[in-house]
Amino acid sequence: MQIDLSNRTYVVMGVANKRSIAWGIARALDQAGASLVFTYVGERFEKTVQDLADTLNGDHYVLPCDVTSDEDLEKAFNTIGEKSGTIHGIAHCVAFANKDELEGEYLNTTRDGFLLAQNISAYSLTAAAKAARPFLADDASIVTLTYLGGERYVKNYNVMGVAKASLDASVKYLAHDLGKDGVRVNAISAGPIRTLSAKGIGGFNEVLKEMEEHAPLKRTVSQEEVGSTALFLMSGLASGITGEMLHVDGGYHTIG
Ligand code: N5H
Repeated sequence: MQIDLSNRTYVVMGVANKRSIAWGIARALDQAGASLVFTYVGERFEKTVQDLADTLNGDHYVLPCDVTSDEDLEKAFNTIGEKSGTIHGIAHCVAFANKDELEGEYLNTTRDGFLLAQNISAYSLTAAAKAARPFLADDASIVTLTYLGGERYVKNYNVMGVAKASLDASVKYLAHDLGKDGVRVNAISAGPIRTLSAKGIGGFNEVLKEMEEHAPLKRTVSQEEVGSTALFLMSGLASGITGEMLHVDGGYHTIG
């Protein structure tokens, strides 16, 4: 069955470059005929995101949005509401933690570092859903990205693991609140993928190697595989799924 998202608008938050998982999701949605809106933070990413978006087939535009600002979120979603009318889905692909807190002992996490990771990586989903709510279609689908380190200890993931645990719980509470509007909220737990976010992070290569050796599929997963899963969750094929965490990790989470 072909997924057709023509005449539907999806907001993709968090493309940083062509390796971003968000970009894999955007390409999958574009191929299904969707209209796309990209949000980015920081002038540094504006041109990259605009240039990438311009390679797509379908309608698209790009907007700045700092997820730590309610005012910015409201402004961005009001603009999207005005320009596009209804929003049929949001791909929330945003996370941040101080690099020096992604190694060593979790115990050394600072209060500021903890709150920063929670603010950008977890609360931003709730804040975005709140700002988007007036414009969400009655079958809209929100998808966020999580990681195994929120479910169990993963070396070096530290403060980000605790933020993902908070994000995972947010998915369930938001699924409940928005479910009465017909809106679904789900998370994709992706296996490790070499993105800009992962760049320069200690131990990343070992995590990739561990996947190749021990995941049931004996390999890592691609940006495209996460993209096609997001496309499924955004489509009517997933109309009965909400509050779910779908692992796209070659089965790695099943091993103990
Ligand atoms: C167990 C691991 C490896 C260790 C932990 C990695 C955590 C990565 C997530 C966060 C979001 C990375 C991060 O915030 C890096 C920043 O401090 C510095 N980088 C940047 O500012 C770049 C320029 C921008 C684009 O990045 C962001 N985030 O804004 C986990 C890995 C095996 C899997 C993984 C890499 C998971 C994940 O959550 O991304």
